[in-house]
Amino acid sequence: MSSDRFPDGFLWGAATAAYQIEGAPTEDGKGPSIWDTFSHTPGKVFHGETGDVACDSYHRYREDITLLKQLGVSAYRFSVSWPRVLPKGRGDVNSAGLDYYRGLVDALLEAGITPVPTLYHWDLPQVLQDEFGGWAGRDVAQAFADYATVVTEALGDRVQRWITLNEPWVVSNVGYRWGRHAPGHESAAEAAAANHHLLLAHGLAVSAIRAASPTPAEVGITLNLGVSRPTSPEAADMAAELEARHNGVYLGPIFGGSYPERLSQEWSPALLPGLVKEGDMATIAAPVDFLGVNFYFPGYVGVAAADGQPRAGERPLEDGFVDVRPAGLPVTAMDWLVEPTSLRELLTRVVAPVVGDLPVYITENGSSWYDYVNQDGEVVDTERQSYLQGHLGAVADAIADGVNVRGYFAWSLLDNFEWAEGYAKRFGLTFVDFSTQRRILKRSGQYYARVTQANAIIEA
Ligand code: PNW
Repeated sequence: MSSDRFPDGFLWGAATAAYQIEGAPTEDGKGPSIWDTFSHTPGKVFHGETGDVACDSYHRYREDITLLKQLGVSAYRFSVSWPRVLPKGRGDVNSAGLDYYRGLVDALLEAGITPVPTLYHWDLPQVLQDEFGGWAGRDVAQAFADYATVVTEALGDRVQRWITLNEPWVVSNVGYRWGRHAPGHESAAEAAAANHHLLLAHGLAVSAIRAASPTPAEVGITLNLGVSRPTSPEAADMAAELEARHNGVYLGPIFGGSYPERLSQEWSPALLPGLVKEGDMATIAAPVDFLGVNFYFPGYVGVAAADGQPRAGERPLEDGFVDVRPAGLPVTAMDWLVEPTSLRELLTRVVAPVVGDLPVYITENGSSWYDYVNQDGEVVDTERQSYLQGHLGAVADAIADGVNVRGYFAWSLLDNFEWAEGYAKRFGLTFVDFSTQRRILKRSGQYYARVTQANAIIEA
């Protein structure tokens, strides 16, 4: 048995998001979000599935906290549904919606678990989509800051650590550029605008949260950062462009006050006339207390074959480049590569040079497999255990490299509504039988419990 200890005080957690687990889309005055609309639009989600019930966590959160206890985690990252709190996006506060989160936070604290809410995990109030064009409209940024104030005023006496946004890259690109997520638009200009307004919303919210919090609050943002590895020297420039789109667009403004220069026209908010207004970059660069990093898989980029035909495992990118799947690396049910060393590379090569000594939390990391309950009533998810062990090793290596990683949140506490993929692809440490809502801790959950208990990596 090898063991690899984590620093004392290392924060072990698990993560979820409101639309993926809560259900209860109209209960207690909740307004519709763009994900309610999108999932109910035929053809948008696998099998026409929706988050109408999901894990029913709106009613079962106490049971979910029992699961957190079984995992032995000391923190829970969940998200607050904006239209539950403000059904019209702005104005009248729905106190019943806030009561749900008050109840959740109180129950967590009673269980000795630190609540770490994310204020935006993709469920924009539908009215703000209709009125402003969603994140493509500038006014949504101020609306978000006002919403952040409302939530901080309600929960700030018991919440000390806040995450503004989850993965603005996915919101702007998957939602506005490629249309595979809500609101389902396909516009490069809207995507660039959304990107800038998300960053602006983050910056405004950082000050709003600090101003509204009765205790000194720690505020950060969660980014899904990536490494892009060229498979030949000719692909190096493209790999750098991909990293600029993924990382630089966010790290540049937040930690340096400017967008990266190397970005191509249709990816750079700075090149869209009239988008970036005076003072915006300073607002976006408001100092944060930590950075949240979500990581799942690395990217490899190569040059397409001369005849333009994709070779095995390749997918076309743009301008004669291809996304490559190197032989020998496992892929998950999402078709995502598994390669733990890329997480260490991300933290040491990409993150640390930009954030320096700032605390970093891995706010999501995990893998999806087609899990099932066997005849003994168990879920034997060996692949997820080895994914976990490998990636925890990468985090430990990055810490040894000197990166200030302070905690790790497994994605996810529960199998849940995986956006456009519906329910087939499972990410949970807990299996959810969606017909009965029965929860079963998977082998990976039992493994994670041993890790959190030992504060060390254990053989899976
Ligand atoms: C994240 N990509 O989404 C989200 O924060 C979670 O809500 C989600 O369930 C989880 O990862 C698993 O998918 C991502 O295409 C979606 O690179 C897409 C990508 C990355 C993250």
